[in-house]
Amino acid sequence: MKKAPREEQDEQLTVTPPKKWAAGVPAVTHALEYSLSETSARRTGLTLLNMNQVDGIDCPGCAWADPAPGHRHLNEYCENGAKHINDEATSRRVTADFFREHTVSELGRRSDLWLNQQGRLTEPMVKRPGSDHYEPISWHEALGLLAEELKALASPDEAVFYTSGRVSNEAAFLLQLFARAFGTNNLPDCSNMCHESSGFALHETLGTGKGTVSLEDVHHADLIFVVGQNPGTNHPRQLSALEEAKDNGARIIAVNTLPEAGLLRFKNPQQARGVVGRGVQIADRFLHIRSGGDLALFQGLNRMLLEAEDERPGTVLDHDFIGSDTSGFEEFSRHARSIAWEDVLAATGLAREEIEQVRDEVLRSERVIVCWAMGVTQQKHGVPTIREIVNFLLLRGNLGRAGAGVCPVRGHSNVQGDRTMGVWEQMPDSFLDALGDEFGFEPPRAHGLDAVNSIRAMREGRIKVFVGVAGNFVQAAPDSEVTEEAMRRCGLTAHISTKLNRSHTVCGRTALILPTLGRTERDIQATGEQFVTVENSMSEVHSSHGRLEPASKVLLSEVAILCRLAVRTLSGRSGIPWAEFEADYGVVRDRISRVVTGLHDFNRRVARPGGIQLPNPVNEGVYATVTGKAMFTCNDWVMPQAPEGHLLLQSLRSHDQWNTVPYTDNDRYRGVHGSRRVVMVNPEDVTRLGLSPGLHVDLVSVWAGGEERRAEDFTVVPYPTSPGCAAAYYPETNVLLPLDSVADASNQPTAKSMVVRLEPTAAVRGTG
Ligand SMILES: Nc1nc2c(c(=O)[nH]1)N[C@H]1C(S)=C(S)[C@@H](COP(=O)(O)OP(=O)(O)OC[C@H]3O[C@@H](n4cnc5c(=O)[nH]c(N)nc54)[C@H](O)[C@@H]3O)O[C@H]1N2
Ligand SMILES: Nc1nc2c(c(=O)[nH]1)N[C@H]1C(S)=C(S)[C@@H](COP(=O)(O)OP(=O)(O)OC[C@H]3O[C@@H](n4cnc5c(=O)[nH]c(N)nc54)[C@H](O)[C@@H]3O)O[C@H]1N2
Ligand code: SF4
Ligand SMILES: [Mo]
Repeated sequence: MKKAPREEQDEQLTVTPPKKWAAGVPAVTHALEYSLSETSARRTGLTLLNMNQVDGIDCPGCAWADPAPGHRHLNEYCENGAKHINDEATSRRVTADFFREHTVSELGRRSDLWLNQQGRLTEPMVKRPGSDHYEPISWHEALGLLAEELKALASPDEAVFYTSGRVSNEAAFLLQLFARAFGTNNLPDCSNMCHESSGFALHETLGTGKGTVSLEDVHHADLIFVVGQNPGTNHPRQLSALEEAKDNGARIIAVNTLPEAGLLRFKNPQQARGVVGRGVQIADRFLHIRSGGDLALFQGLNRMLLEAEDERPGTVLDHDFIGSDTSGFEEFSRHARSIAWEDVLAATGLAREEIEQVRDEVLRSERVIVCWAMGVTQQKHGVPTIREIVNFLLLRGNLGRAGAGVCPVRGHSNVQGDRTMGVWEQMPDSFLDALGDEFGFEPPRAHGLDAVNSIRAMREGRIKVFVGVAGNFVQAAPDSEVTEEAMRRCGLTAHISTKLNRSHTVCGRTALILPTLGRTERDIQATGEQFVTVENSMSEVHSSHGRLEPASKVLLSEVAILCRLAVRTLSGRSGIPWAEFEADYGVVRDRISRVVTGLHDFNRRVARPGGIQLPNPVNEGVYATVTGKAMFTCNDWVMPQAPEGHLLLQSLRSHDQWNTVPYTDNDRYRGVHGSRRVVMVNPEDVTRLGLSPGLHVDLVSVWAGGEERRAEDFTVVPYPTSPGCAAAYYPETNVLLPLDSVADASNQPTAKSMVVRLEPTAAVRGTG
């Protein structure tokens, strides 16, 4: 039995009814309060007024797209974007004194919230073998130490290079170039735990891993599905886009296991009706689905559409499109008709009339978009679910035309760009060929390790060096204890980071902290001030210009760190102009433009307001699939279900956190205040399982072969989750998620469906 470490116990949990609307004036107030608690009014003004403006700072929050230049507000950001940017712009500093005062073991017992609150990292630090302290080290020595460890490996495949989606295009391109010139494709990234299922399903069926819609398409759709996504918290400006779509006559259907505030009603602080009025109802229909029921929902809908076509031939399906652009329709159609209604209703928990009403909405709509996020991807059957969503869109030709298409809503601000730049352990040969030709070397061809396989390899002692460029691998990864043990087996762990996090406390024999500039900061190199570029969820590539003075004079940019590391490791044998790259990021972009399709003439085009729209072949009717067409697929019916006495637990984000980093212990929209160790359970399940509100329970997950994992002392909060499904926060629950519990095909951890039972602990206390 595994136990989660439990640190500070919070005695002030209060629970209020969940909010029925999102944003509005309180959001602005909260954003300003948080910003001013982190930094000065002047720095807050500098960050906020520059945020998401042409030539300004790209929001380091989510990957939602900006409106076209000329259509932006003076305050073009949301409450959470303001919190994210000022969390980086904080005036607090972590110095060498701090590390003298706190041992690594002590820091390992601190909460994620506390670690983040200590502020920005300011100088390189090393933890030497046998020591329990980080101590200062010069850049020269630190990079030399890392380079020597890399050079001493028996094979380049004994190193892994993890990336998180905050990294700029320039840094991401250099990272993968370095890793491949060094000789490995071991490039795990946060995307392996995020939208990997989307990438797999879309590559297979459409021949591209990316979404096909633009912001304009969203504004002009007739019907938009928002599936397994909580935009009010995680993509707040998506609500503005949905509001605009509604103004243009669109209908919205939300599909979720929770009635999230942002899906219900939105008060846009940028419009008068949002400040003083009732705001706008976002979802015209809310489908309160069971956990993992989305595959069955789309299978049911697809069957209904086929039957509607039987009744009124020639009026429902887009036969022209199916004939010209797709393959596999006949087989799909036979399979879809074999889906049993009882099964669909059991898996979704919905009434047949509800699905019929959705069908009628679809039949009334010319242009349909389906948006989705982690509620869909982080499921064992995430890939088939997305394939079924594609089937649904193909039936009525909702692809490759205005106002229609697939919209996987990406998480990190540049997670999509990192992939475009080649950060993927399985980049296709076409990219590797171009990379090798441009730089005159033969990139390794064998697929590298993704996040889960990296942990497996570290656990087996096959990885000696772990390098993390941004992110917090230890807390983001599943099976916290297994991951930590695996990390500790490494000879060297190094993290290029802006802020302190748990990954810095779980060390290999030697550990390095390499502090770096954030996106908000001015980046001055030998040829002058630099900017970087990022790609949003809608494939727009644009620049981001830092504006603040760096948190410390000692900081190096990510680009500089990677270039210097490459020089030291490859000792000039690569013939790659690393020093020129460091001096002028324009030179990096010139090289990117010769390797990455769609980014020709990168420097000139990215200077235009609004940047570059990358082409999506699907929108030109080109499908790089095995049949050369958009593929209908047959997907087996799946019904996730917990055994008697158990629940399906999803791990999710509160309104006040950025991934592994909580900003406070509150989750305003869900009415949970003062503690994150809560488990939200449907009131009927509370009664059925003999629990009670405020009861303290351990969450015990069960896995194949009777393995159990335990997270201690959570408080039961009755909450309108769909029956049989519970919810608790990430990363506190990662200890419960078995490493081998991954989505079929994509190998993505199943963070939205863990089978758990709730075991009462001795203490019972009431909730306020
Ligand atoms: N403020 C803030 N913004 C963020 C982040 C953050 O941490 N904080 N993280 C960023 C990142 S990296 C990402 S990937 C995105 C994540 O954005 P989301 O995917 O919105 O994030 P989650 O909190 O994981 O929420 C998943 C949603 O899916 C629902 N859900 C769970 N299971 C199911 C299911 O089986 N079916 C359906 N239909 N719904 C289900 C949950 O109730 C919840 O509303 O947000 C990005 N933006
Ligand atoms: N149980 C469970 N697990 C999950 C998820 C879930 O829903 N449930 N979600 C998954 C998802 S969608 C994702 S994307 C991953 C997130 O995984 P990660 O991306 O690895 O995690 P973050 O919390 O975003 O990383 C935060 C750290 O990034 C560093 N950082 C921030 N900005 C910068 C920068 O500009 N440069 C550099 N070099 N460093 C920077 C800071 O040091 C900060 O502490 O977690 C995954 N894990
Ligand atoms: S919606 Fe996303 S990108 Fe836009 S301001 Fe908010 S957090 Fe930033
Ligand atoms: Mo993500």
